[in-house]
Amino acid sequence: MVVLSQPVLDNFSTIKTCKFPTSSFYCGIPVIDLLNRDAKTRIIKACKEFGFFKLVNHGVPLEFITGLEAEATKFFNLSQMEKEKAGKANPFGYGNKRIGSNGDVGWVEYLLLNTNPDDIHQKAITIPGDAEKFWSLVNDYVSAVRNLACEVLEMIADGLKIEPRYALSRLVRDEKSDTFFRLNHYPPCPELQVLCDRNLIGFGEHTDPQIISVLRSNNTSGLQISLRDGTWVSVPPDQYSFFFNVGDSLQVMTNGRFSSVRHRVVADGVKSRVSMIYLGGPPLTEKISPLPSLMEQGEESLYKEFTWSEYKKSAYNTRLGDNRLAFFEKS
Ligand code: GA4
Repeated sequence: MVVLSQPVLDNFSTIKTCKFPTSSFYCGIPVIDLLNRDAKTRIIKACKEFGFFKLVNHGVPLEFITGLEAEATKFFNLSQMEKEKAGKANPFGYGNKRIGSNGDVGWVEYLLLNTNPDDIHQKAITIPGDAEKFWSLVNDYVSAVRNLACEVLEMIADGLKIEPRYALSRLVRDEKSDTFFRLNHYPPCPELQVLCDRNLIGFGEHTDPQIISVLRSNNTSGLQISLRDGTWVSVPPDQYSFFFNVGDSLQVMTNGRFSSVRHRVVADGVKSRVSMIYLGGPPLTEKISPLPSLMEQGEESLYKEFTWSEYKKSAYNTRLGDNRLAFFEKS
């Protein structure tokens, strides 16, 4: 970690990277058109090769997206005191710079929410201003993205010849599904101008523990993914599309045919980045193991048996960048 002379940036990590990501955007990100008849095959290929893809022609109404982005921006523009009224992100609420509870920090503030509106912790969150409007936009957005995630999970099941077709989608559709929703704001960091060839970490590298994550951001860059050879590449932002990440649980359920993607976000010196992430997880009691219909004769699971609740508990005791699945791999 490099500690900078600017006191404001003390304790934050930087990475050596290109200061002008637009000139180094990676053009190999798989783009899947949901309306294309080869979409299913392409999704499988992208999940195997990258654990990541961009989805276009997704059918989620633009007004759901722009409406929620406007509300999120309104929230993040409030004074620090007002934002803190939402309550600490423990487990759900507002967080600033601290990520998780094991000492990770990033140049980010966020609202971490549960997608179940009846969750008691969720009910304790107070959104200043027009809270009813805020929650109604969150619910519309989350329902639309959940449907999209289920459609993609069913295409994955089909493509991998998993039976029944809803073996994966039922987990995020279940009313007890442990699915999170996260609104992130990466404020511009003017102090960055003085760091000639370094970038500030907004959200450190990690894989998502869940099954599948669906990310949408405004037009500010920052998201980077690690390719299979370990090279980090910058993802060109696209406010009209969704980016799908394979999570650790899907890696296990496919017995390693897919692997979860390591990703991170770097802060910008001038522009603010707002992202919304749907983190589709199974019910707490669900067993996470390779799906029987996918296994070839004689194929053994690469992982020990565990439930989502056990994995989650273990994950929440790790640091962001740790390889959380390593504890569950058979030796
Ligand atoms: C990464 C994916 C999701 O954003 C998240 C994160 C969670 C948190 O921010 O509280 C974790 C992180 C994430 C994995 C390891 C633990 C837990 C921070 C952290 C250090 C909400 C999630 O489910 O796992």
